[in-house]
Amino acid sequence: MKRVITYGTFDLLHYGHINLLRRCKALGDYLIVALSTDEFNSKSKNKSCYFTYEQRKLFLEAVRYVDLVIPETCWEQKKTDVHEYHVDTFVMGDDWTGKFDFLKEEGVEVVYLPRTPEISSTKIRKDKTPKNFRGD
Ligand code: C2G
Repeated sequence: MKRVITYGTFDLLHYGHINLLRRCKALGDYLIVALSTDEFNSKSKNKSCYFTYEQRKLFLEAVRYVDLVIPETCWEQKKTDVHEYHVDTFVMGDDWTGKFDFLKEEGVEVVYLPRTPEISSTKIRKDKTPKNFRGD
């Protein structure tokens, strides 16, 4: 069983996230998502989320590609996570290209996938109404 892991905040879950998760799962058989906690987001990522950790976890657990959601509480946990969860492949969007290559030394395949253009949680927050808003 090939085990894949990815990390992120996944606030205001959108199709860019789903595209990423789908491609992560296509690289193996079991996908673990390390979800940034509210504290990690505010203290270390300078992000304030619309949804709480528990709400963001609920969303991810409903995604067919996701097998397990674990908390991401610090930048440094990746090195131990890959051993603790017997990870074969680590995946991130290509906005992180090169940042986690050190995990190769842990015997993990490191993959950076192209981000989905034109969508982000920040954009959703800024847009007043979605493109195809019908008023429903
Ligand atoms: N993503 C994507 N396309 C988008 C938006 C996001 O492919 N349009 C990907 C990102 O590249 C990332 C994942 O979706 O791999 C989650 O994105 P964020 O929630 O923004 O996560 P981030 O803030 O990058 O946190 O330790 C790593 C960090 O926790 C990553």
